Amino acid sequence: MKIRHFGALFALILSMVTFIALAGPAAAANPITIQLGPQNNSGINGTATLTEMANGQTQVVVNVTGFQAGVPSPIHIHEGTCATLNPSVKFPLTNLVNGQSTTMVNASLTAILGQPHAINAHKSAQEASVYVACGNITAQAPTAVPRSGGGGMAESNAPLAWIAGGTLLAVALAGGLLSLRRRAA
Ligand SMILES: [Cu+2]
Repeated sequence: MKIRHFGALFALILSMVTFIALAGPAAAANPITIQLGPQNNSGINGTATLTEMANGQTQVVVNVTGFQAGVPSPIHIHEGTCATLNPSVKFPLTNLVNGQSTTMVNASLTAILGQPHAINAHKSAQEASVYVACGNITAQAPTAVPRSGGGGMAESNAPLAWIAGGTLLAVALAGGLLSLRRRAA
């Protein structure tokens, strides 16, 4: 390969990497589903789905099995991870009843994902010190998010990433071609 081709090749590779970096996280950010696992031999398992809403809030839907029927159980978002949980409540969630809880949290999903957070459930109001389930709130790999259907921010953000990536690609290619012409002249 002739040395003057390297400028164009480099620009092409750089733009492709930028394109993938922009398109990936934007499509993966919303919604996310995390696993909740048992603590203290509770046998409780399930999921929490966090969806960023257009108004900067996040809807949190928890669905777990293994709770005693009809007993309301406190559940919260805390700072830290399940292994290093900050005991003070960051965002309270609606009490779990029969394993179900739906809450609108006054924080964007982006902000929640910006630092370590975890969802933990407590045995009951009377035995709140007993943790019975926990799950770390972490973003997923892009492959775990459906590309169509479902609605939400992911669909409105994805075209922006494509446009941004496409623009960068065009600029980088133009730059590469210009450098080729300069060297050829
Ligand atoms: Cu808690």
